[in-house]
Amino acid sequence: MTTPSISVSFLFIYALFLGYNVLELEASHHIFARYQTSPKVLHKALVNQAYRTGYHFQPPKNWINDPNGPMVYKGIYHLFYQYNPKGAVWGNIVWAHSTSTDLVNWISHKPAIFPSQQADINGCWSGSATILPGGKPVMLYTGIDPSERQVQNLAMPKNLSDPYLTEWVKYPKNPLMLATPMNRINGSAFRDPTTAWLGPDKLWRVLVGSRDNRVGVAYLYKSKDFDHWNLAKEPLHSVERTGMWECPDFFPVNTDGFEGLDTSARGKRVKYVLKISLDETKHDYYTIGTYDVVKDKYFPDKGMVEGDEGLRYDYGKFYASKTFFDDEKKRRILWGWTNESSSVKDDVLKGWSGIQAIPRSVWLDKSGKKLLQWPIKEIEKLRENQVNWPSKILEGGSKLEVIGVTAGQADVEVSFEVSDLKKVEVLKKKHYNPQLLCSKNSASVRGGLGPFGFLTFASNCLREYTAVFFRIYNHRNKHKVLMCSDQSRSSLNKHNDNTTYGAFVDLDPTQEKLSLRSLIDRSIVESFGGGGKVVISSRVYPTLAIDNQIKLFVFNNGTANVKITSLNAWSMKKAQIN
Ligand code: DQQ
Repeated sequence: MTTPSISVSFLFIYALFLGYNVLELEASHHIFARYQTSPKVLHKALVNQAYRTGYHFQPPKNWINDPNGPMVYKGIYHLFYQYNPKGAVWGNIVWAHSTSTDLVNWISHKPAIFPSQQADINGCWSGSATILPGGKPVMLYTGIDPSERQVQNLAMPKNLSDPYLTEWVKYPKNPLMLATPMNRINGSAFRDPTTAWLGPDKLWRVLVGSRDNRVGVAYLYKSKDFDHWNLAKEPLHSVERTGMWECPDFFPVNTDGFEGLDTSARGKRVKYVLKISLDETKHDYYTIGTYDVVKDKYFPDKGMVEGDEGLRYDYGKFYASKTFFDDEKKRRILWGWTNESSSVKDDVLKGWSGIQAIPRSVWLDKSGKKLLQWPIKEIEKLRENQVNWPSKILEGGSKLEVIGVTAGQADVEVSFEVSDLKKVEVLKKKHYNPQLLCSKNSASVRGGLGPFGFLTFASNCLREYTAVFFRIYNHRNKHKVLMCSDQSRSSLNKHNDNTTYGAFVDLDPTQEKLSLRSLIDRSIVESFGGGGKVVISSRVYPTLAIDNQIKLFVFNNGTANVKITSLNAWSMKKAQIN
């Protein structure tokens, strides 16, 4: 193995010779024609595997994207995902398949759904599982037909007594839904069927994402038998100027408590969530609202913002997500694809691209105005070598190293208390874009109360680090807490996307502690602020802070002191992720 700095410059020079060959299709992903197979020479070339995750799901090699059809069947969790069997860029898409008994350790099976019919001969794109009454799972997914049209297909398990459901058969009458001149649907923007739900009239309903010019649309189809599907007169919902809606997800949430609900559940204490993956910005946003099952219309609650400025599951890298109801543990679980921030050339050289974020439990916050998210409990079984700090003051301008954990593969939680609120900086304008505020005021910019938080993936002399932190402001006589994940100093390799992410966390620092949990895993920092009110995932590729050279600090670059009320950190064992 060469030293990291040599390998990075070698990769870069080598990559210069490769060049791009990019085709744009209405497919939401670039097609890199030249990279559809991995040239043998690259397999043997320097491949820096320091960035492969220890406990975040990824296959041994190649490109992955959206999670598909997650579900639990006979006590076994199934994860399908978009996969290119031939290379580290998008293309040749099939449904890869892995199963698990704990959502942490996975075994892989052969691809479950791959092109085999006219209705999917050019690709098997995203879709969702529905568990029919009696417990039989079925999959609705998008196929690409011989004319490159996007159509909706059905597949079912061949043998229900096999809990791994390794064989899938396609419905011979596919496609079941397609764009026609009659329905005026755009056949190159018609994809990603949701989990179906059953209405009081005993009809199944499903959504398919689309656009009509730039109006984002969730078309509604109804069926009495899962076989014949009729397009409803009106879409369930649409929003102007949002562009193509990919991977819609529509599900009920309890108004009181953590418990998840089956997708067909109804009742007085039930609200609905509509999540859309915005193709134009590659962000997943959601609204909370009500669903009129008679009119078959969804109404976001007053004050909900639609489109890119709306609430997001994750303010970093997280896309094409999908939830499912875990009826074994009565919770709703969210899966999301975390793409690379490295260049395509580097992805090709390392031979893989894309991971799945740690599955998260999602439930409605007491306010009813947002969802809360938390990594599934099972992930905690990977924790070892706990480090626990008693409460201590973290002086302004200081940092403390968290010693005793494997800093590149860790789970760390800290809780801060602030008192010196006179020192907060003032925000004068009416509106602020939190992401821009974070980029302008990076971790190295001294503040009043903050920045304070973690320096993850820190190298010895701090030439590299990824800072995750809070900064408190006074905005129109109210305190505003900003959370940032700052990649400006993550890597000496300047070919990565080093966008800094940020969001405001809805909490009152005079009344509540500021908690931060980061799941650190070799090229990802997945951070949960305020107990899951804001989540930010960053992909980073340090060149100095790799393997056992990685350090972890708690820092405070404000002028005011803050109090650490508790800190717990663990090394994370390696999971069986493929
Ligand atoms: N990825 C799939 C599409 C979906 C997009 C193709 C979202 O079905 O719209 O790989 O990332």
